[in-house]
Amino acid sequence: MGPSHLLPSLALLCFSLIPNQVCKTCEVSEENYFRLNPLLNTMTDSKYTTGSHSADILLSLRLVGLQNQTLIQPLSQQVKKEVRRKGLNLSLGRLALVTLALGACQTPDENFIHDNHLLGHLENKLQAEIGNMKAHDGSPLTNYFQLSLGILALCLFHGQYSTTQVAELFAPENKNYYFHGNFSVDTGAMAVLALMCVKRGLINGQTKTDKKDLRSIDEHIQSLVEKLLSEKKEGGLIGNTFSTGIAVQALFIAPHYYKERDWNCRQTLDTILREISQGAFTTPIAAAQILPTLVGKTYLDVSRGSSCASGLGNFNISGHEPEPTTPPNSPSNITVHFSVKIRETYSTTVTVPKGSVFLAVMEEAQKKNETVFGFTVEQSSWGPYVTSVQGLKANNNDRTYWELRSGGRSLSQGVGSYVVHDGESLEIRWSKY
Ligand code: B12
Repeated sequence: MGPSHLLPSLALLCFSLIPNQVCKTCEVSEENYFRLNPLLNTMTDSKYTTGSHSADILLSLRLVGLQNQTLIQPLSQQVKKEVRRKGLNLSLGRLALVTLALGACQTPDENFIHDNHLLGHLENKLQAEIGNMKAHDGSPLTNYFQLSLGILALCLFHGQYSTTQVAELFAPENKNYYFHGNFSVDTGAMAVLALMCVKRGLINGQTKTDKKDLRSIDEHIQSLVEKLLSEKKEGGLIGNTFSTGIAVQALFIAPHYYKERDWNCRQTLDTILREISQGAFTTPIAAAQILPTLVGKTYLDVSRGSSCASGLGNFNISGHEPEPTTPPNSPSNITVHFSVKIRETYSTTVTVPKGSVFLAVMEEAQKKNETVFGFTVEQSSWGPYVTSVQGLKANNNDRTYWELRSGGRSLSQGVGSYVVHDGESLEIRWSKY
C-alpha cells in the first residue's frame, strides 16, 4: 500500500486510539510553521503588549511552546501589573484568563496565582454571576463564555466549584448560549472545554463523583458538540472565522462525541491557513485565539507542563511590516450613509478617507450632530466596544447592546476593525440579544 492509501487509515487509527489528543494530520507541519508568521507578528507587535489583552497573548504563546523570553517576560509583567491595578474590578473572564496565562506551563509565575488568592477571587466572582442570574431572569453579570472560562480556570488549578451547579447551569437549552435565538459557537465551544475538564475531574476522582452530575455533564457535552457541528460551513469554518479556533479546540478535546466522518478537520485547517494569508487575523486577540488550535493545543493543555515543551519552541518569528490596507497614493475620500436606529431612525451621509473603519464614520457623524450621533466606547481586548449612543447604555441584565450592521446584515467585526466601502449603508441599532 502506498503512503497515500495509508493516510486515511492512519487518521482513523489516531482518531480512535488517542482520545483527547490531536491527530497529527490536523496540525500545521513544522515545514509550514512560516505560515503562522502573520499571527505571531500581530501578537508580538510591541504596541499591543501593553493592552488589556496581554493575558490572552501570553496564554496563547505559552500554550504553543514559544520559548522566547524577551517576548514572554514583558507580557508576564504586564499581566501582573493589570491584576495589581484593577484587582477585584477584573471581570470573571478576565481574571480566569490571567490565571490561565500565569499558570500555563508550570513556570514560577504560578506562585502569583496563590500569593494573590486568585482562585478564591474566581470562586467569589462565579458566585456573583450566579447571584445575578437569580436576580435578573437568568442573565449573568457578564456572559456564558466568561462563566466557562471561570470554571475552566478553577477546574485546571484545583479551585472550588460545585459540579451539581455546573450540571444545572450548562444545560444546552439555557438562553445564555444563544444570541438573537442563534447558537453562539464561541460560547458553546468554551462551555465544552470547561465541561470536559469537569468531567475528567469527576472520572479521575479529583472531585467527589455524583453519578447524576456526571451523566448530565456528559449529555450536555454531547448536545453541545452536535450543535457545534451543525454550525459547520461549506469551506469548513465552524460558525465564522473568529469562532472556528475555539470550536476546533472543543472538537479536539471531545473526539468520542462525534464520528470521524462528521468533521473534515483538514479542510477546516486549510481554510484557516488561507484566511491567515489573506490577513483575516489582524487583531492580536483574534490571532491569539486561533494560534493554539493550529499546533494542536487546547486550553486544557495549560496545566500539563510537558505539553508546553512541544510546539513552536525556538521558532524564529520573521518580523516584517504588515501590508498597509490603503496604498499611500490611493484616491482619497469615500462617502457612506450612516444611521442610528432606536425606535426611530436617524440618518446622515459622511465623507471619510478611503480605508477608514466604522469608528471613523461614527466620529464624523458625531462632529455633525452631537445630540443624535454622540456615542461612547470602552476599550476591550477586541478593540473599541460601543457602549452607548444618544446616552442610551447597553445593559447585560436586559440583554441590550448596540449592534453593528451594514446593508441589512449584522457585521462580524467591531467599529475599530471593520473597513467601510464607498456608498455603503451602515447602521448601529439598539438591539436585544
Ligand atoms: C459575549 C459576546 C458578546 C456580547 C457582549 C455583552 C455581554 N453580555 O458580555 C454581545 C452579544 C452584546 C456582543 C456584541 C458584539 N459582538 Co461579540 N462576542 C461575545 C463573545 C462570545 C465573548 C466575549 C467575552 O466575554 N470574552 C472574554 C472576556 C474576558 O474578554 P473581554 O475582552 O473582557 O470581553 C468583552 C469584549 O469582548 C466585549 N465584546 C464582545 N463582543 C465584542 C465585539 C467587538 C468587536 C468588541 C470590540 C468588543 C466585544 O464584551 C465582552 C464583555 O464585556 C465573543 C467570542 C470570542 N471569541 O471572544 C464575541 C465576539 C468578540 N463578538 C464579536 C462581534 C462581531 C460582536 C459585534 C460587533 C456584533 C455586531 N454585529 O454588532 C457586537 C459588538 C458591537 C459593539 N457594540 O461594539 C466577534 C468579534 C470578531 C472580530 N473580529 O472583531 C466575536 C469574536 C464573535 C465572533 N466569533 O464573531 N458580543
